[in-house]
Amino acid sequence: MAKIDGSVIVAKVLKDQGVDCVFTLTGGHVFRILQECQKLGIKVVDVRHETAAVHAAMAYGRATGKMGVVILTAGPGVMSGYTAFHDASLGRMPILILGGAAPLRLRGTRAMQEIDQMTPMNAVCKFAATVTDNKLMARTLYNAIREANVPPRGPVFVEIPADLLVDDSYLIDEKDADWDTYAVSCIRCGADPDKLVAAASMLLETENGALYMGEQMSYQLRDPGVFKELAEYLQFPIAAASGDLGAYIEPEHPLAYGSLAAGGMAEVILVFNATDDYVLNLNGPAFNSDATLIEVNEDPNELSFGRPATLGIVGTPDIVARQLLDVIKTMAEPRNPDESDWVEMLQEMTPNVYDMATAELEDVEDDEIMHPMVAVVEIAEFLAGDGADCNIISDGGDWCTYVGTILAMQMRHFTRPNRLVVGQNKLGGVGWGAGATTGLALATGHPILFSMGDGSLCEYLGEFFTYAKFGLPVVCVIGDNSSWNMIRTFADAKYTDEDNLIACRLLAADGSAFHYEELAKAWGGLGIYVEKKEDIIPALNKALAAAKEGKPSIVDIRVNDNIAPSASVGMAYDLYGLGNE
Ligand SMILES: Cc1ncc(C[n+]2csc(CCOP(=O)(O)OP(=O)(O)O)c2C)c(N)n1
Ligand SMILES: [Mg+2]
Repeated sequence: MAKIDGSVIVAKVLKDQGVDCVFTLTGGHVFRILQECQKLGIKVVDVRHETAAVHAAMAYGRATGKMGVVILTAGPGVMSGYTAFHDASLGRMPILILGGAAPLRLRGTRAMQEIDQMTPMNAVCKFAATVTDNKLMARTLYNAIREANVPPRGPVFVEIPADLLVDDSYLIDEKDADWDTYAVSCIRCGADPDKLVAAASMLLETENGALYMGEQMSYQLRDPGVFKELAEYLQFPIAAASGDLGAYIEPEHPLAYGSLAAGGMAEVILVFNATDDYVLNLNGPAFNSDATLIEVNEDPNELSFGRPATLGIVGTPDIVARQLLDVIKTMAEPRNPDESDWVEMLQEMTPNVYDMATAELEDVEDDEIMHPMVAVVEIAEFLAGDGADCNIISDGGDWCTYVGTILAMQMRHFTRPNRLVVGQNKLGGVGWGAGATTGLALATGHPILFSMGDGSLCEYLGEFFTYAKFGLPVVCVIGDNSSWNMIRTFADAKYTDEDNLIACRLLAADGSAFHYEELAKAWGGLGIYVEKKEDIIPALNKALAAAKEGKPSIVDIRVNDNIAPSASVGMAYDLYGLGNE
């Protein structure tokens, strides 16, 4: 009988659970796991910072609908990922964190990288366990995987002391590894029939309704077409989180095109698998406060969390949508698309919404340092044309709010899910996009337009070397205002007589600007500096061509720092309790 170590068991369980990619920054405590993963054909992606590994696993998981896996070495390795574990927790993302740990035989001796990992990990993970015997390795992993995948989904931690992986005295017979699958990898259930009838009645009471698809939709989704069927039957537009619209409906469909303003005016809103928080904000202007609110969620704790739901239904969204449609069909005929004043009105409004968002551009002088919105409108044009194949990760401060606002208006170009990912970072930390870019590029195979503020770029600059190592097609576009500008925007909103640029300026000691595009030389990529509007699209095209040859590129666009985007000012008002602008 073959003797095996713990790493063989880990790799086999991962393979059994359909894991095809793990994210890591290696270390002496964990490299054995990577070796065994590779032998089983699991792709090992090594990044330059542990936080980026977690963000990569989150993006990979969200885009593929799978659990993400990270393997981090003991002590500093696990702790360097800690910020991102909270991101995964707030975002309800299933992430299995495998952490190295000091050998059992040295516990309590101040061994290398020996720290208490369990106390901090218990604070953020749904499940945290130390394996002390290779006979329990498989079972513990399956238990962790079950916990990660059961709603509310979230990060789980399994700590593996090094001796289980590398010390011959811990080898076990293969037959003793307890291979039985304990994991429940899929939990799908339908709704209470009485609630379905009640919901159907509410939905049929008005023609002015809207459907909203939350960020938790991609996990365990088997029947994505049902939402469009439901929307068409009721003639209610569909809106989706973070550019996922293309997963449910073609963006040129009348019920997608008109969805942007629907929630704010609808009389009934049906929300699927949404996690209410400051990002979604069911109490905000995007959701009419007088509307009948029907929430469908796999997690009962989410119902009425931030806003009382008129009706809450527990169940798997696509199953519940199918049940609901069946009930509605027994109660009413399908609505006629040619007779819906509601959809017609929403469609007419859509171009106005874009005009309203870009209204400030009318007063912009050509000779000034470029207004950030001018640059973002050019980028949006690129993404609708030559850059149509790109997915987009949007990070940074003020620059990110401009990119988010303008691209939200361009939703009709979002022909597939994951086109624009802004919402993955629930914790609100800048720099998350660097790791997410790796995960999204690997999961989708599409080039990534990675949009960044100049400040945030530097937080995880090392990840460009990950892109270059794996030949990932990444175009990084920087809105370069030489400043951590959003914080200055926040300060300006209240403290008019103070030095609001303190600790915000990002210039060299002699006052000169940094040229981030020069960095691309280090990995053989293309770097382009842009000051004029007409140079943006040509630069992006060149950078995209280089990126597609595996040379990640940087386009550094100089933009004006003296402009405060209204979305950032609104956030400042919220933070300082200043009420509505
Ligand atoms: C990890 C982390 N550190 C600090 C912050 C505070 N913060 C929010 S926005 C921002 C400025 C971002 O600057 P930049 O990326 O250059 O974008 P800009 O606002 O200048 O457009 C900072 C520092 C944060 N959100 N996350
Ligand atoms: Mg900046």
